[in-house]
Amino acid sequence: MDNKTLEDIFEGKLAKNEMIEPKDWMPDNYRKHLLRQISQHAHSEIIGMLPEGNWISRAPSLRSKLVLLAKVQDEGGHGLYLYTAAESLGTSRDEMLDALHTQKAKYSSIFNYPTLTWADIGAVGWLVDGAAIMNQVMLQRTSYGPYSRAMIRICKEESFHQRQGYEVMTHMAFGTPEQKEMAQDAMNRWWFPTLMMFGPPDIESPNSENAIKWRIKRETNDQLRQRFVNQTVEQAEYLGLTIPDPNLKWNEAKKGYDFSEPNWAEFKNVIKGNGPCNKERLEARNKAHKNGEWVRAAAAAYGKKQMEEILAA
Ligand code: FAQ
Repeated sequence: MDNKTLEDIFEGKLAKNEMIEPKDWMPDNYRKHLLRQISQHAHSEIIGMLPEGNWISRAPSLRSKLVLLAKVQDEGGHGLYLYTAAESLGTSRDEMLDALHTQKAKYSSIFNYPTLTWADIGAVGWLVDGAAIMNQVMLQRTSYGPYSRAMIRICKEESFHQRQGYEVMTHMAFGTPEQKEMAQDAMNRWWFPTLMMFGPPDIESPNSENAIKWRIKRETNDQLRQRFVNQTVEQAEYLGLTIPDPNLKWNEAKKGYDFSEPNWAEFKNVIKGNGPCNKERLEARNKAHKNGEWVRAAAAAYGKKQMEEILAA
């Protein structure tokens, strides 16, 4: 088949909302776009384990420790589903990990901020997982089959994570005055970095046009950010917490809230590698990867032996 016919089949599938599968023909740029997004998404899940992992040994009760431990393990699982989806596009996991460890690949800006108190664990679950779900619900209907199927599983777990965060925030916000102060302080520090998770404004988002055209993203960065703000205001009101934005105001005409833009200079600086914790996060990942070398070698040797036994039988 010539390229024109292949392209027509590809476009036809997109138009009919059918999935593109690994063995289907796809344009090189579609493949590259997906690889970039899915691998960066996988890296975000894995690096995202670090700020929360920081609190497992200091969780205030056995119950909260168990729940946090389970959540952090879930994030590791999400990373694995996503690496597997990305591998189906023809890049090895080693190549993707190497890109992360050498700072060639990005991961979400949000994980370069520190978790200073237990209330931060609530804020991460409530706000960060809340923003992650807002973005990921649409990705369940993304055009690439393995990514879409990974997202369906991930979204189920992420909604539980968001509840976990909101529960922690509820305890803090309705607790002692000191606990409420910690909850407000966490809200103050996490609000704008959370809004940055959705990516730059649409007019400055170089990848959005193709992402929408290829049905990789179904909604734009600004649309999702707006929906997140609309949803979160009431949740903050219930907790008695103040969103740290003097310009936050209901706009009847647009049936949504007006709000201040995050500091986009800070966002650019963080994704360039200069956020408060970028160095620490990459060092931790590189160290863990190096320490795990013997596990990978042992698993590969065991796999090889199993295969030899199967072939000999
Ligand atoms: N951080 O043209 P756009 C989670 C980059 S998972 C860093 O708008 P696009 C779970 C972008 O890559 C959170 N970089 O790009 C969890 C591009 O650079 P490039 C992660 C960012 O792809 C919770 C450039 O800026 N979720 O939290 C960010 O159309 C709790 C221009 O941007 C996903 O990855 C950012 N925030 O839209 C785990 C979802 N935003 O690659 C543990 C999948 C933009 O050209 C604990 N990804 N950039 O060099 C997406 O939906 C999209 O990739 C966006 C960005 C929306 C992130």
